[in-house]
Amino acid sequence: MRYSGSRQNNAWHNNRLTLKQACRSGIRAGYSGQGLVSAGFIVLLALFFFFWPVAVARPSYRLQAINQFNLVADSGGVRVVTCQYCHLSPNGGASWNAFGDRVRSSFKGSIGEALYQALVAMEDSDGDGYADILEVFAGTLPGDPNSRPLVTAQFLMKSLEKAGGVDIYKPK
Ligand SMILES: [Ca+2]
Repeated sequence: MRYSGSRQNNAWHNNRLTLKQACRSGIRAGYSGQGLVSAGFIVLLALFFFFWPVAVARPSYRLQAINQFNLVADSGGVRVVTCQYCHLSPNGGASWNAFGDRVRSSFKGSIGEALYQALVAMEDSDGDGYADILEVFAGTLPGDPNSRPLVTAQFLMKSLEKAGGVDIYKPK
């Protein structure tokens, strides 16, 4: 009995050891998992700060255009006016569409003034038959020939003049 009792004790002891070892290896696994999470977080943080100037600096231009052109602001996480209003890429940056190039060539330090001067020029940047200012007034894209108003340019011009003309797009 003693012997078998001792064997039982040994078995219990062995089981305990196994349990302890399992716990230790689990703890070790937990630590290495945490290490990976921390490393991943640091990499993400580094990437954020690396791309921050691209991701954050220019949206102020987009928001200025939305405000100044009386466009519809973002709603429900959907960008109603994307960077492609002026840029070719949905993420902004170089390069620009025809209207974006016009705004750039009008830029002398103030984005608000550059947007205004681009409209004062009364040019049709994308060549779709509608001056940029009429497209801004109608809510279509002045840099995309596939986006154009459904009414005539003459009708839009009369409506714009009634609304106050080009002055309604002065920098705010
Ligand atoms: Ca257009």
